[in-house]
Amino acid sequence: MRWDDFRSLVDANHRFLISSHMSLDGDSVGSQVAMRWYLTSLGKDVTIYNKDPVPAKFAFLTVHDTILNDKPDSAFDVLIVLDCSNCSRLGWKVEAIAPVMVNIDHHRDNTGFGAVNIVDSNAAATGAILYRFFCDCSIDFPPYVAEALYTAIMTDTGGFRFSNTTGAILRYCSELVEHGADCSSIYEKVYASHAPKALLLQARIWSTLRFHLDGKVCCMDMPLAVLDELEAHYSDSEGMADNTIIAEGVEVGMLIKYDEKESHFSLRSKGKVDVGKIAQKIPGGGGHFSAAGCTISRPYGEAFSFMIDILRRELG
Ligand SMILES: [Mn+2]
Repeated sequence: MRWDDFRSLVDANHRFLISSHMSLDGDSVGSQVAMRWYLTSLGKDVTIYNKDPVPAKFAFLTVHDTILNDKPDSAFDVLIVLDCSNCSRLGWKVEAIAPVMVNIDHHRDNTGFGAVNIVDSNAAATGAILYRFFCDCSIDFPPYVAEALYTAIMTDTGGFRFSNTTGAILRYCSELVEHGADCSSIYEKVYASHAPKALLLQARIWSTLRFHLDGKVCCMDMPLAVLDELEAHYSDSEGMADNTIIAEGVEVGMLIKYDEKESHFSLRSKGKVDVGKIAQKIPGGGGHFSAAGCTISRPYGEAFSFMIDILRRELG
């Protein structure tokens, strides 16, 4: 932990840029909101820039227009990258935007790309790392930051269902609730506010459900062409990968999003198979033990056979 280095860096500088990975999730948005509050509370000049827009269901966390999707022209003193295992996951080129980079993350394949690296692969969420930092330094924060951190932890634990849901994590969340996070309203905004078009897309994805390798592998598909047809967004499929491991007897699930050229695999494990290691076999792939992703630059049929062969070996 290099929090002392981080705090010296914050003290010595003024203009901060915060960013996170492509396809923003609850942890990346929540962590950025919390970090923005922290730096602003110290009188710093803070900009958040992400390649991708904030998904509608997380928009309640942000102050309107504070998260940019156009790369700022201005120069910064420090770039803080949150919840991102390597720079290519940002989806934009960091060169020359700031002389110093800080890397705060919990992905175990984090490459340690920052001048200051605060990486804890045992943490359930980047939001949990930030919450611990606030607690350790007795930093009191407003309810909207509690809400952001609670959302970060809730989403990265799959709504407190994944094996990273420890007693400590539940304790953090109970404290965040005491700080003003409202469980039921956050649940409703994140998990029960689907756009009708999103549900139609999900119904289409469900219709592709099938099992392989004696029922140990469950698959669903999303051909990208269906997005135009249904006027749905890529992000409307978020969460569907988790449904690939809810069947009895399934060990590994995968949601495959594909076009003519490439196939993206969202992999999920029930706990026996390390899908993060499987994803790492593919260049650019990676993730956690029970949730990971990779893109194979081949058409669907070839990419699928390649992945099934890997799983056949893994599952014996
Ligand atoms: Mn995360």
